Amino acid sequence: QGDCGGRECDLLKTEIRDLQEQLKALKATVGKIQKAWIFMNGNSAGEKTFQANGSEGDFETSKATCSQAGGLLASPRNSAENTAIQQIVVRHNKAAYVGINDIETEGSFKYLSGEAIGYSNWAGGEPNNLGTEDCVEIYPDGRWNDRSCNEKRLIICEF
Ligand code: 291
Ligand code: CA
Repeated sequence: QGDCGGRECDLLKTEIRDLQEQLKALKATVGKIQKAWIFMNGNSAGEKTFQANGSEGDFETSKATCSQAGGLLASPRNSAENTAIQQIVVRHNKAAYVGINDIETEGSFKYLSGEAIGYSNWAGGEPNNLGTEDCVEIYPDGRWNDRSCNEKRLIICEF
């Protein structure tokens, strides 16, 4: 099925082989840059890479900053991702907001996508909604606290 022949076909085959080689080289280069970048100032878990540039902001600023950078406010969906984010918090010695909140419905914590969270790492006694706490910060010990969305926190994005 679909056998092709002739000079035109040979040219196409050569062209495809050439593109395949270029793609392989490109993947290797991107892989190296990713590793170097993570080594410098980031962290990774699975397919995600997490980065902080030292800037700080409240929840809305943190969200907007990551979105403007083409990323997403770090949103830990499992313990490996949580640990990767925690290590950046430790490095900067500054808690960070994660992309989780219960702004819409008190007590119903969701990702920025609106999906209900499927993983949590609350500190003892949290979430307690003290006053009104609809955002979530991650401490240097990796545990979470629901917190006012108006504090200044380290901005960590995922890409
Ligand atoms: C701070 C805020 C709250 C947090 C609370 C607990 C207090 O409020 O960070 O979001 O839930 O601390 O850590 O826990 C104990 N054991 O005191 C304190 C307000 C008075
Ligand atoms: Ca709290």
